[in-house]
Amino acid sequence: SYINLKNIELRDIPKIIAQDGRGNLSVIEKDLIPYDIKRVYYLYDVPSDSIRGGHAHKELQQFLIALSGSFDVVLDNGKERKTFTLNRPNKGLLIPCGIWRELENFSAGAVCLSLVSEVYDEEDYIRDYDDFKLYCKD
Ligand code: T46
Repeated sequence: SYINLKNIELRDIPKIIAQDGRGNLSVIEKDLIPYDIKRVYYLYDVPSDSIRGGHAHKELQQFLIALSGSFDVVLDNGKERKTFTLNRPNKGLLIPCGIWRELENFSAGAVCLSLVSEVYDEEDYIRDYDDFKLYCKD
């Protein structure tokens, strides 16, 4: 069955603005993310013409944040696509399992932080789009 992309939205990450002008602090506590974080990785020094992702996950969920700079995340449920621009460190995108994702249009200096529900396991990846389409139909 197809995951409804309408239910996927950018989420606010609480921001604490120092009243004395020392800058901002954002904090992610356990209630913001519906799983225990088992892994953290980050993408950086990504050329602007690169496309990252290009796969789906069977079980893995993740929360993406543009810690610096900006990039686009294209989500695909096997039937339709929706693009999110991540360009603020206090916004995050929760990607459920069973969604194809592509990350593109990285700005200079962009850093994509990923908070992940699973340890790395290549078996969890669907890297072929036709396989993904079949997987969605099941
Ligand atoms: C995702 C997007 C946003 C590891 O050894 N450990 C890891 O934790 C990860 C994430 C990757 N790798 C290896 C596997 C590949 O040989 O690093 C190489 C690059 O990985 P990949 O081509 O999957 O990178 P991206 O940026 O296309 O995808 C990654 C994540 O794999 C994926 O889950 O959603 O970032």
